[in-house]
Amino acid sequence: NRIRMIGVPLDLGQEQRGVDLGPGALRYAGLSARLTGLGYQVEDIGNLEVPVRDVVTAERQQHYLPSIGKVCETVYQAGRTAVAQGCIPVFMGGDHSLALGSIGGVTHEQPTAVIWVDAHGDFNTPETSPSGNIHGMVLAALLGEGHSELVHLGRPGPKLSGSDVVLIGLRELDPQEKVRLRESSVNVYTMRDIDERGIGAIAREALGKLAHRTRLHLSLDLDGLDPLEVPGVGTTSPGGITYREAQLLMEIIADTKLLCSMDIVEINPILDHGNRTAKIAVELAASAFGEAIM
Ligand code: DIR
Ligand code: MN
Ligand code: MN
Ligand code: MN
Repeated sequence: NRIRMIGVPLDLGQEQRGVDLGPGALRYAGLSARLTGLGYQVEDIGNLEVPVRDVVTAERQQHYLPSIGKVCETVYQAGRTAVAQGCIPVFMGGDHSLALGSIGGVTHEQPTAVIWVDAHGDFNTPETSPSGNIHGMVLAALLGEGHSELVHLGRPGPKLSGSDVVLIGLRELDPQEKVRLRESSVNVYTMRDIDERGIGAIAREALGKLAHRTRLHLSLDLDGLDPLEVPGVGTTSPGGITYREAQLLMEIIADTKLLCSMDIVEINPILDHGNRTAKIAVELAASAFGEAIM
């Protein structure tokens, strides 16, 4: 069993500086050693090339769409190649816009279901987005809506259908984004669902909704967790998933043995305290890939 770590120091999909340092933060927190300890053969291929924001200032009005597109093309190819070679790619962000490439690439040969942990829906289009930030449009683009450069990235057309996706941890949607999500076929579990029914029940039901697929991708936006425990993210949203709840979700995902690829995104070490967020992300990744307490 081989895991390939792929760093994507992309910070162009949002406004906060520092999320480009995420891959280093995950390495310093010991991701490679933890996964090796679980019996995987782990290979870190370093960071993909990403333009520095200060160098592409001319793209600012376009919210860096051209550069994000180019980076995601390379992410796509890296994901596609890893899967073709029988590896499990772990994409270390960077902001969530990298998921256009990662999910595009891992679905190149075979359809893959997606568990998307996030405080946000990432379901805006350029028309509905109040911020214009690309990281808030990723899931919509993967489903075929939004900037055509993003929709047709890697290969023409949508990369997922709504029924292949479960969103978990939502608590902050833009008004038009909310309408779009309600009218879509994406499966959604908000914080209210988790509060009322418990994360264990939600996790099992979510996996049941994805049972038509035999491959699973986990897209873990760390802002899905509560900022009291995970402060090192760019767009904090109070009232999130606790560390314990996230652990149980990861352990239930691990039980399926279907996890084939993962994104770890939105870690911002500049806003963090002592790399706490990356350390928690490493704990969660280890659990998702099979670490158990006993
Ligand atoms: C907001 C924030 N909905 C936007 N999105 C974030 O800019 O579209 N996603 N922070 O992770
Ligand atoms: Mn996100
Ligand atoms: Mn988010
Ligand atoms: Mn663990």
